[in-house]
Amino acid sequence: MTKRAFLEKVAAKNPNQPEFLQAVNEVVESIWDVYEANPIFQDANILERLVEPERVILFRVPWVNDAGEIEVNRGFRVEFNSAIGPYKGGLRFHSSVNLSILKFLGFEQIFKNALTTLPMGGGKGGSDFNFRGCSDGEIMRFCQSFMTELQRHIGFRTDIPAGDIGVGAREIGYLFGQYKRIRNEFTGVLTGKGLNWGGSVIRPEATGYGTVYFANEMLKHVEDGFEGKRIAISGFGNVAWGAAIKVNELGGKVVTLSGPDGYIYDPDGIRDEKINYMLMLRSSNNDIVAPYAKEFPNATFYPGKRPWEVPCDVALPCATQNELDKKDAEMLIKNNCKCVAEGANMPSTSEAVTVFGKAKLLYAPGKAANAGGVATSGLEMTQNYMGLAWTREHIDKELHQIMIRIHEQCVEYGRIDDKYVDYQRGANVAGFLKIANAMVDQGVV
Ligand code: NDP
Ligand code: 2IT
Repeated sequence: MTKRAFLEKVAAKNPNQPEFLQAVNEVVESIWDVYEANPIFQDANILERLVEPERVILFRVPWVNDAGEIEVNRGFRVEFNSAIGPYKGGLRFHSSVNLSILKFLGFEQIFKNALTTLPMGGGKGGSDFNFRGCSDGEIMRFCQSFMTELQRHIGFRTDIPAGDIGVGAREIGYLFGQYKRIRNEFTGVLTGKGLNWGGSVIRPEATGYGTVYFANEMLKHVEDGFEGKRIAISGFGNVAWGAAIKVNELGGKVVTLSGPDGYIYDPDGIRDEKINYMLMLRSSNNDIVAPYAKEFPNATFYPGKRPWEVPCDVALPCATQNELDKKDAEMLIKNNCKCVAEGANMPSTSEAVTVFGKAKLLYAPGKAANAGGVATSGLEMTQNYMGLAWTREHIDKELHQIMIRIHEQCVEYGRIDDKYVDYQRGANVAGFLKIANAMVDQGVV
């Protein structure tokens, strides 16, 4: 089959799933020559099997709100691929959640988890539940109802969910409590747990830390570093927060953050108590960053705009998918941005990625640059299996080493010449080879 025929077949089989098709196209474009050069993969029909989830679970989540009314949400778990380990990946609670978004996230997770070098398959789940305006009791009842169904499909050797947008420590706590109550077992079935009940230090910071460790490797590869650089970050959630802390530690200056209402430009740098303020904004459940400019008057709030118009040396998109388009990419290049490392999953549109490629800007896709979150989840699983709790120093060192190893894999498979690495190709090919070989070994399943 030709590449075009393959992509047309996937598109015909998955109508109304634009995000999933976007993720598949990006991978297939990168790996097709490797696929064609390996008759073993073709004989085993690896690609057609890879784009089909092993299992998709879709369920009703009924719950009672504070007014005594019954609300109904939709719950999902996409168990995408278990060739190299049990399904592993986050849960997203956001009003935009649908099958296309969860399939794209699950598909990306397969490659990301393979790159971590840890034995984890790929999965993703969530619900179209929106916690804005909900009381704590409502969030708890929703989580309990969600887990009442999900628990029969997951397990610490089968499928290990974690957080993502809208699912943080609070939600993981309620989900874990309900799992334990129904199954009568205390296991590491979820990651991102509280520190005094099986959680791992550094897990909250891990995605952002890892993204900055990865970007630092990209810069080091061209004999540069974070010292004195201006960094534009989007989002103000968990990932953006961890990235902001680590950028400051490495001597960079964070000049932006953003939310659905617009972005903040702070010429003095977002550091110290301003980073804690970010956390307060996030936990207020108000979904806005505008108050930052009132609290710190040297900063300016730009309503309805994205941070990519601010001159910067490094851009770290850490909010959500497709938040950086072709125009934004052109603006970054015009302003001499050197490096884009994705803290979020698929934040750059396909057109933006093409613009980066043509300009030979250093660009790393989320599956490589944000793998530190799930890698640290993998370390949490290992601690749970062993019944141990490692120290902060130990885990930070492991995380750092893992990000260096992911960078090395990208360079191995994506090196174009002495100066330029195509990280998109490197990440996709390295991840694909590992998964495809495991699938061949395990026969037609
Ligand atoms: P959070 O819920 O903590 O934060 C997400 C941030 O993005 C929030 O500020 C959110 O605001 C904002 N956001 C959502 N939609 C938009 C939008 N359309 N425009 C602008 N901002 C928006 O989630 P995380 O920080 O955990 O996740 C951020 C990204 O990182 C996601 O792509 C996620 O998949 C990815 N990721 C997360 C990992 C983790 O361990 N948490 C690991 C690897 C990747 P709001 O929700 O109010 O709309
Ligand atoms: O996108 C991701 O990698 C995550 N949301 C983290 C998944 C995990 O299992 O820790």
